[in-house]
Amino acid sequence: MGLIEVADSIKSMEIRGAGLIARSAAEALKQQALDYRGNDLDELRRRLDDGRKALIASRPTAISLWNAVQATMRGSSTVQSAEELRSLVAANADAFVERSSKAVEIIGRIGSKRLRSGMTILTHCNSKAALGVIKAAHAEGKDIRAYATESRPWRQGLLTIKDLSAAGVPTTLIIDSAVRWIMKEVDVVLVGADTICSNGAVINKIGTSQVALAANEARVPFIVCAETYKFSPKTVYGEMVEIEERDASEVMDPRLIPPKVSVRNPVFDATPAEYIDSIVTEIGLISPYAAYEVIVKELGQESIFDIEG
Ligand code: RI2
Repeated sequence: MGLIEVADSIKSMEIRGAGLIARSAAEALKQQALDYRGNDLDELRRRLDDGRKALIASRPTAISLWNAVQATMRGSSTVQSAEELRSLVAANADAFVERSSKAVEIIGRIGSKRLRSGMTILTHCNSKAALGVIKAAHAEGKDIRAYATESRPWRQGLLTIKDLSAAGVPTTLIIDSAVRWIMKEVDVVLVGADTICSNGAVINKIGTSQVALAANEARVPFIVCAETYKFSPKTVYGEMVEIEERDASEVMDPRLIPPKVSVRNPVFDATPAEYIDSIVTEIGLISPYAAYEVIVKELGQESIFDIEG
């Protein structure tokens, strides 16, 4: 798949999940670099810059995508030849993909310590990081079960139940509006993240903040599972996270929309830090209020002041 096809597949959500789109973007930039066989450094720079912009524009909310592109291009402004740039981009992309995959495993190991036999977990949408925790606890022999929300309109919950079923975790599917009713049977909520802001707010699939409210009311801990590249340097710089609104046709057939009626399809929402018990990352379990430190330590001071694009 060429870079533009990868960007299109991210846009159309054939490639989805904040972690997967990040890894796919890094690999697409690597391929773009390797596919250019010439020696013209400026030409290769131009191609990579166009590619970088196309990938970043493919989905606006998940900072994982932007962080992946930044990590893949890191150091590229100082290289002296096309060959050097090719090798740098390829090595950066490989390092990002490896680190990202390992992070999901480590999050599984850390997060599973918060789960005990007899617990019921509720998860929303389809997060590899959150499901990794549930599957790790199950693999350790803990007797746990899960509720998975349907997650309209894309119904990623159907992917979640398949994944948990394959792992052997007893799982029940519920519709999104059943969350508050079911919460009295839930011991802990585990969700993923698309972006974590410097003030500890978590941007995740639409409906996440309602799940957090219901959990808070029922005194059920709400835990976010996220790799450190889901933290946003841009928010330190004061930028607001753009919440993607997708086509209304994902919600209902446009031909059936009655006159005077419009349909909106925002796909993410923000859960403030006060509703979040903790965030499980590959560098440990942290308070949402430690988000700023994670950004500075893991993504570097320079990532905060190098935010063009
Ligand atoms: P992992 C997804 O976004 C969901 O919001 C999910 O919670 C989040 O990415 C994190 O997923 P979408 O691509 O990276 O379905 O943990 O819009 O897999």
